[in-house]
Parts: sequence; structure tokens; C-alpha cells
Amino acid sequence: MEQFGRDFSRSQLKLLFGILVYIQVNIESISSTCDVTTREITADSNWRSLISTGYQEGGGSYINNMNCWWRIDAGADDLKLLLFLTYDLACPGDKIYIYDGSDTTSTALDNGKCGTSNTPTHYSTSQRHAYILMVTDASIQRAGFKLEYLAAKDYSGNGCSSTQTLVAGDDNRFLSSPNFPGLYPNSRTCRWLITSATGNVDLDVVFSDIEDDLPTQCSYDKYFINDGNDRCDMNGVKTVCSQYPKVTPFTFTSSGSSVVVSFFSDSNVNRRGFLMKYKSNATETTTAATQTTESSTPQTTTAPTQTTESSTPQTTASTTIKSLKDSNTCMDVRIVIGIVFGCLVLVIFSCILVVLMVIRFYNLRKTVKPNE
Ligand SMILES: [Ca+2]
Ligand SMILES: [Ca+2]
Repeated sequence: MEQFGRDFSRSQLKLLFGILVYIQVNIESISSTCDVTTREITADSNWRSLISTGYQEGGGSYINNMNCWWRIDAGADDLKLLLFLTYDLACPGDKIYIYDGSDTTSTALDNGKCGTSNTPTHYSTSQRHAYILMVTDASIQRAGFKLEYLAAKDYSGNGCSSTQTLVAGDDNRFLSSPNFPGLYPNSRTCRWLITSATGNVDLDVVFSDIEDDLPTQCSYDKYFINDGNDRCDMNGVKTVCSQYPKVTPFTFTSSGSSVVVSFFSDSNVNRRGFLMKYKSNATETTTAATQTTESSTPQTTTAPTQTTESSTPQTTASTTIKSLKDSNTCMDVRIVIGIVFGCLVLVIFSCILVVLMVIRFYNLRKTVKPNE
């Protein structure tokens, strides 16, 4: 009996300890992200995801009566944040707020979004911080939100004033459209020649959001990747247009030691542009063949049980990248050559006509003279 009492007490103690641990774990799980302090997150040049508590890809749910805060830091004063939000929040009590700054006194990029959207909403900050607030009320839970973020800046340099030469090294360096991650300007032509002293050039397109047309002809805005240092050489050229999220991130390896990237925007409608990494690939074997690959592997996000970050990059739908043998990269040169050639033909033709008329005139005068 005494043994039974001792065992019973031990079982009770174990149960009580288990309950305390359970409560403690859940309190820590919630308090680490909500209600107590702002969670600090540092972004980098890789796509990462912030998801609300309980969010799972295609399901899950948050809990009632939450107030959650996150502060994302791009990591340096010259970096800004590019954000993509998808959400499923029950209106009107559950909302997400996004601020362009380090707290709620900053300008709101979104001042209380709710409802459902699987199409990502774009935001970019004007400085290094973004502040995120999620609130939920006492009833009705939905999936929550997923916020993908990336630290970036304008890496376009002087490529829009003249062809800029960039040297690829062993480390990842970056090239972007002008004003990235903000909207690119209208009526802009930019060109960058990327060279490698030790091998081939690897391009890794991280992000692409370019005004397209339907059906996709890339007749509005676009960028080209030319394999080699001659932008007019159409062998192996890639052209990219289409808005996020249609373009699947892709990689491109030059067949030689250089590649030319050209960007064109027309006179209206501007979007976020592109961001790509480039580096030297010293181990590549130089061949004449174009080594272009497109990654179509879907990027998945795990289903965590609490608010977390994942290192998975953007979810994308399809690709509209295409090879063009007859693109208009060099259309401006061709037009000039055509006009010059046409003028020459016209001048030569006119001269021949004048000469023929003069000859005929003198022949007529000779014919008429004997009768005078
Ligand atoms: Ca609710
Ligand atoms: Ca445009």
C-alpha cells in the first residue's frame, strides 16, 4: 500500500511536471514572437520567409487574440528591403500592418490588410527597416500570412549612361535594373559587359519583374542576356520580360569569358526590374555551345508550427524566358544602316536619272539642229 502510494505520487509528479513543461513550452513559443517583444530579423541577399504562427503552405491557422511584432533589418544603411506578401486573414478583426521603418510611427506601406490573396503584393522600403504587426481578435481563424523578403539595393552603376564593364570574381556580386528594389524609370536603355579573367561567367537571376504584353512578345520592357561581348550577336541570346511571379529564377553560364546584359524600358508603366548575381566560374570548360539552363524546380516552404523564417526563395509559377534569334537588341543599328543604305540607293538612282535625262536632252538637241 505504501508502495502504491509512493508510485501514485511519482506518477502524479510526472504528470504535473509534464503539464508544467507543456505550458512553459507553449508560453515560450508564443511569447518569443508575440505580445511581449518585437522579434528582430536580419535579411540578406537570399530570399527568406516570415510566416505567422500556425501558417502552413495551403493551410494551417493562427490563434485568437494575438498581437505580434517583427522588425526586419536589411543589415546596412545602403540596403533596402523587397517584400512580397500573401495572406489569408479574417476581416475585420485580423489584420497585418507593414511599416516603412523601424516601428509603428513610420509610414505605413499597408495600413491593415485582411482578406485572402495568393497573388503576392509587392512592397519595397525606402530605408533598411520594415516593421510588421499582426493582430487577431477573439474568433475566426484563417491561415495567416507569408512574407518573403530580400535585402537589396541599386547595383546598376553607370550602366545606363554608357556600357559599364563589370569584372566577375570568385564571390557573388550583384547587378540590378536602375532604382532597384524600387520601380525602374521609363525610357531607359542600360548595358553591362561582365567579364571573367579566369573562366566563364555564371549569372543567377534572383528576381525578375518586367512589364510584359499579352501574348508575350516582350514588346514593352525587357532585358537581354547575350552570350559573348558582342550585343549584336544573336547566337544564344536570352530575352526576359513578364511580371512576377511568372518568371522562374534561372541561371545562365556564358560559353566564353564574357556576357552582355541589356535592359530597355518604354515610355510608360514601370515595375521592379531585375536582380541577378554574377561570379566567375573557373572550372567551366569553354565550348562553343550555349549553356543556358532554366530552373523550374518549385520552391517549397516547410510547415512550421510557429512563426519562423525559412531560407526558401520565391515561389514562382512559370517561365516566359525565350530564345530570340531575331531580337531587336540591335534594331537601332539596323535602322541606321537601313536608312543610310536607302539614302545611298536613292542618291545613286537620282544621279543615274539625271545623267540619263542630260544625255537624252543633248541627243534631242543634236537631232533638232540640222533643221534650224
Ligand atoms: Ca479572428
Ligand atoms: Ca514600361
